[in-house]
Amino acid sequence: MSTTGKQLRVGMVGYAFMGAAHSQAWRTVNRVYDLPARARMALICGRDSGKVAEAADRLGWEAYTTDWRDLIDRDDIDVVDVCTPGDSHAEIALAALAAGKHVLCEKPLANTVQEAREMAAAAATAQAAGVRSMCGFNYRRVPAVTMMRQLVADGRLGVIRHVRAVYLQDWIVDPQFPLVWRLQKDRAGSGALGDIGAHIIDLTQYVTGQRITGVSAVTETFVKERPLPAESSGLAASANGGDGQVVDGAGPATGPVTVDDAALFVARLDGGALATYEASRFATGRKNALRVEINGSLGSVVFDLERLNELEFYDATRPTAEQGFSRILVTEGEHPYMSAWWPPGHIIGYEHSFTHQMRDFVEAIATGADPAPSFADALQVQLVLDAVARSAELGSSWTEVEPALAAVAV
Ligand code: SOE
Repeated sequence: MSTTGKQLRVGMVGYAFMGAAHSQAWRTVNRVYDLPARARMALICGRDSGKVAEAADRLGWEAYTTDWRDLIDRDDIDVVDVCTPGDSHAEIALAALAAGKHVLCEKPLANTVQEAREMAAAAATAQAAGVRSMCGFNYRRVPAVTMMRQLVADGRLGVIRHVRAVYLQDWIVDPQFPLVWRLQKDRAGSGALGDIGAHIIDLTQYVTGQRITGVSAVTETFVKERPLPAESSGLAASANGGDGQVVDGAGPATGPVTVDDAALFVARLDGGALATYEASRFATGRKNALRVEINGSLGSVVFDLERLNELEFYDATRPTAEQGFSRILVTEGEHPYMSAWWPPGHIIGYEHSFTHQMRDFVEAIATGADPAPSFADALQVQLVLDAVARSAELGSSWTEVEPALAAVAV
């Protein structure tokens, strides 16, 4: 399909890590794929005019604004890309959908189930008017992950018995790391659970085609107080009980961490599989370590984000003498998404998953298809997040281990 000359004028809200990743994808997608409509980086929005002006120039946006409502009110914007902290996802996405804009919203969809329900309902209403919406679970669009799903769908693993997923980081192991927005419940909704746990919840449901029906969880906040970031002296009031000024001699202002540092849970999936999930920001040495293993009656498959161009595949139907995990290099033209890039063996990276995301979103809008994951899919993830948080809070399935009467060597 050649580009028809039709264009989609994109307005993006936010310019931090995800804003940069999305910008790279918007800059690239037209050059890599022959799309039915051309994505135009029309407008970027951020609260600080100096910083957003610099971001517009650095990231390649035609113009900038400091008011997201201005972006949504403009009739020369077709798509709104929400790359802000979770506490503004609902307000921005709901306004954009009501204004007839297609919406791509970063994960997790919202900070609460209530917000997610409102967003999913608004997306369904807007869909009837031809407005498309999608949630940015980008790891679905790593070619190896899409191939993992295909192996399961083709029955190559047989009946799925186990799902084993971890997402491990260590960027806040230092207790002096400041109290950034990701560590504040009112901004982020939750901690490791919603930020990285949401990814492995979505990814495992996508790959297996099964949904999580029940969980039993524990969460922990290892470091409960952290230094306030330099620019948020306003928090000093609550931290120091003062009038907004840090009290002399009170030492560095600190504030409470109000989210989980780690979340671990077991789950049942509706196809009968048993699953374990671990999301932690205290896995010292693990920088962005997402790994999923699926065990079935006919085989197993393993995806490791640190080796995202590969899959490990165990085919239990092979002759016993030939059994073993094989390493599939997912770079052939026939592999998902790979025909657009380089010859076999020339690997791609983390950022390419965002380009694939934008390609699928633009094609869905241009062809009138419904992109996935939808806001309804993302609501289901939000419901799992909420169930994990409630299970951890209730501790209902927790059974204490009776201490041994006599000291024993362990
Ligand atoms: C957390 O640090 C984070 O940026 C997540 O928010 C992203 O979704 C993930 O892709 C990388 O890590």
